Amino acid sequence: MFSALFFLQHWFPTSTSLQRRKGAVRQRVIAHVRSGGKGRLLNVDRRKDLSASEFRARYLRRGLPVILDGAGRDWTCTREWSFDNLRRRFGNETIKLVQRNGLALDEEVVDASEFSEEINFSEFLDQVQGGGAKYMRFSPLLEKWPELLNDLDQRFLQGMPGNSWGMTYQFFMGGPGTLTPLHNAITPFFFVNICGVKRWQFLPNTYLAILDPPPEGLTYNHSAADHALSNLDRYPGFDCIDRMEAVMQPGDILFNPSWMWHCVQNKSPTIGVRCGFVYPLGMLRESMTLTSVRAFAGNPSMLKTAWYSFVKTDLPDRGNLLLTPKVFTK
Ligand SMILES: O=C(O)CCC(=O)C(=O)O
Repeated sequence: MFSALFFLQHWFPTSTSLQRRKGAVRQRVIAHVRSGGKGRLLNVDRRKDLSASEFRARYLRRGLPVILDGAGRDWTCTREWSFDNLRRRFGNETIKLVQRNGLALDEEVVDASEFSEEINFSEFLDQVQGGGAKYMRFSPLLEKWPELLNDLDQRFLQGMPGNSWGMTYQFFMGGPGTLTPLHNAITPFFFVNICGVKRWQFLPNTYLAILDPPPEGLTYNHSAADHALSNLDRYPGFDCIDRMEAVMQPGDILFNPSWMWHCVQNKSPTIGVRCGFVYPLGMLRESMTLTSVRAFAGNPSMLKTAWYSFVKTDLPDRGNLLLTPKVFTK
């Protein structure tokens, strides 16, 4: 019921009756979850040398996260990318940091829904290593420096799920203490942890009512519920749901399924790459509601994205529009 009302809110955003009904259903869910007592903190499976067939059967099809223990330890990126190495190669270039509402801290986004800033790469590296607060998240840096892509084992990344459909690569780099708040998205992904230590927390989408994301129809959903349980007054019941946790070391690769909520904290200066892919079965099975929102009511919807990607391709400024992440065809 909560999911259905959440879906409808995308069509009728100003309806106070929908808002009231959703609030009432949420209270019932909270009471039910609380009656089960405190939630547990469980460890995400950590598997060494997991075969592609076992990965698909146990984790991909069942929508469970897993750490592929040290699976990327021998990759060129893990052996060669260090802050000094990247400074030597790209230090003089200018990069762009983009902070999106809900995926960054409030103070990073200021008062717009998105805030971007250009900065010299060397200067950015200095502040990451010095413990500064600027965090590069979801960056298309590998489009700017495509030679870096060769340092990831793309055959492995495509071989595990068994397809290379819509694979997108996004770059992350941040200092100790930087974090990405709780969010989820339609694409499952591998996260290759190249440098530093990262702590992740995960929650299945079953608890949408507890997390109570705003119905914005973005390509992701976000919630301000704090993994450290500091705002239980706004998110009652959050302490009563089972959460999963994982700490990633350099060379570890995480698999995160479609619509699995997660938040991340860097424990030291980190470099990582997110490799998103398409897995329609998981997108539907993990949340029919959220997938329907993305397809029909999103901002932009998948239908609109497909229209501008494949049909209406003659827009004058198309190259400057971020309609959809570029797909690497390598
Ligand atoms: O590493 C991070 O800070 C966030 C990664 C993440 O949330 C993602 O790739 O979806």
